[in-house]
Amino acid sequence: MRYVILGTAGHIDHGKSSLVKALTGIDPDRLKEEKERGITIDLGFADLTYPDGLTVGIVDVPGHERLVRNMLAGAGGIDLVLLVIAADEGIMPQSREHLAICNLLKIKSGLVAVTKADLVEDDWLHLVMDEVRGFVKGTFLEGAEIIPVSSRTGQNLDVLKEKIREVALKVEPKPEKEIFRLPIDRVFTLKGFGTVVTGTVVSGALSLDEVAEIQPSGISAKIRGLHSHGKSIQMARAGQRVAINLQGINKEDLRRGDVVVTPKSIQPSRIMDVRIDLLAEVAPLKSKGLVHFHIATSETIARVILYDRDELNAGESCYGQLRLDEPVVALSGDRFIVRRFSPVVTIGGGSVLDPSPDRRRRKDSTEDLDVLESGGLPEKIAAKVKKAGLKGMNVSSITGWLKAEIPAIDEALKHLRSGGLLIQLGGTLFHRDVYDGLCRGISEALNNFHKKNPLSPGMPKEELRAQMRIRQEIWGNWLSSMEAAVLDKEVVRLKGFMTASSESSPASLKIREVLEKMKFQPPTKEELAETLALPPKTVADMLKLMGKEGTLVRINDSMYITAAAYNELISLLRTFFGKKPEMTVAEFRDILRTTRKYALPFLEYLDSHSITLRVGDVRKFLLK
Ligand SMILES: Nc1nc2c(ncn2[C@@H]2O[C@H](COP(=O)(O)OP(=O)(O)OP(=O)(O)O)[C@@H](O)[C@H]2O)c(=O)[nH]1
Ligand SMILES: [Mg+2]
Repeated sequence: MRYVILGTAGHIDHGKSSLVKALTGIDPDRLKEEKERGITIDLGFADLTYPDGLTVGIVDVPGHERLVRNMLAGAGGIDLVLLVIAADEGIMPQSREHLAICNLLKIKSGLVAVTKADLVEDDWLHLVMDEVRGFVKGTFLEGAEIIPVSSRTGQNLDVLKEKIREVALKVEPKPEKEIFRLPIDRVFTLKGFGTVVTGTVVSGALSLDEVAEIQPSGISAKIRGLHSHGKSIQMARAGQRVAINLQGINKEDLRRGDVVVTPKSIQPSRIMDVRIDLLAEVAPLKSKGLVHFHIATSETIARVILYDRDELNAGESCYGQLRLDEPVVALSGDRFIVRRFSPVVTIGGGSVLDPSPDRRRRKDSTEDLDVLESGGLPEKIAAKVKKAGLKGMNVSSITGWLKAEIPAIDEALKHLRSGGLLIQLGGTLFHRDVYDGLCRGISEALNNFHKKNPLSPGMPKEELRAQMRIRQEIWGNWLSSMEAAVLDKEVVRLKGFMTASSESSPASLKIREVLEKMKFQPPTKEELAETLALPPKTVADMLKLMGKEGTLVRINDSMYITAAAYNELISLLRTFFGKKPEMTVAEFRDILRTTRKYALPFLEYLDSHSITLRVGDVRKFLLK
């Protein structure tokens, strides 16, 4: 099965709808007002099926100059254009505007039907066909078949049908392996079914009973029914025109321009970096000016910021940023159309380069946009991840950021990771330059810390994180990925860093000397610093370190005794409790030959370490 979408294009009354009806038997003008006024107002739909399994879905557009916005909603999804030019009138303003739009959208193939051939003489017909040949020169329709037809007499309809088949078979199929996107072109309610939306599946596939999400609103709903060209189907595939019956959603919550997507696959955007191309023969576009912005079936107003100039002239092209009134679904690589704010005429179009750009001043370099525009897939991904800096980029968000097949993206990522250009920590990707830069910063911070705190085992993990401004969620992964740093419990140190040992330090010798001498009347750390004429921080760090090494026992924050004194204390207690079951504070003070001032903190220590137990005014011994 092959699915191809054909769209009509051309000036009002040139016979587009009549031709669709003559080719398919389906009248695309479905509205009462259309039938009454004899013009197309909104998009109409029909289909042409061929015996070999080719289905050409047809989108018929209005030609009226005031209805170009409806034409644009249809043009976004088409693969091939049937440009209709009436033999009696020849090329008219919307013949030009529609062709320009299709050209800007980079539609690749099509045909020209010169309609109402029955109304003109042969000579005239040939003149018109020559005129058309010149008219399409330099566009994608250069070299396309130009077929004179009449919907009234049926002249050449079979030829046209066959030519459509030939061109359709050469159309590159819409990508089924990209994420699912169906820009909505119609919303209505069907009695007994509820809300139905229709559109062309521009990529991916989605099955019945799956959950779909509507963007930019973010509403989700189960798919209750799927139809294509009047037949019930199990799966909607790229290239098909589909009607989706959505469960539990009100018609009012949906509108043309919304996009049905796979849940959580895409973030809508309001700001985008783009390439803008201006048509020839239009007035200049000023930076900061407003335009009407059309992408897929959606339409909003945008402010254009031109990056390297104040004004873009006819026929020129440049990079810029669009700031939209309302969010839209856009991926890097999508095409769009812009129309002048007033009077409303098509002035240009372009391609989305980054649908989620960072802030950029007009003077900043746009080198990244060169890569996003013309780089290979891996280069584009690497450039975007680099721009994301320390925020990094979620692996799963890449498929919803740029237009590419999912397996190709996976392949590119594999390549980028194995080549070392991207580092993946948990689900987040970082560019090598960003990663290395921060690792260097971390090493420097640790180096400084060690220099200032030679006795500390390392820098508290949180303190380092705050200094480096890294997100909590990735910090653990970041540290464990680093060669140069070691995470040890809650502190981080440089690999190879050894805490200075107390034995080698003259300060420690002096401290030990004093504490040995004073035994059960130990000076506080402040007193120690004063007696030894050492900086208080050095004494504090040293006491901590010696405590950790086991040379000293920490009684409380400012009081330490030597390990030998501690052992003596325990053995004194054993002897005492060998004779008596209980001990008063005074008795304790006496066996240590000290004063209450020291006895009390010792007892607190013993109680808190369950060596003694306080019962009223006395202590019991808990050690065996
Ligand atoms: N003689 C003759 N008249 C035609 C032919 N095709 C269309 N017409 C007439 O031209 C008029 C316009 O035809 P439509 O098919 O509605 O034109 P359209 O291009 O769809 O117009 P819009 O959708 O409003 O842009 C109608 O009155 C048709 O009957 C043809 O091949 N020969
Ligand atoms: Mg029509």
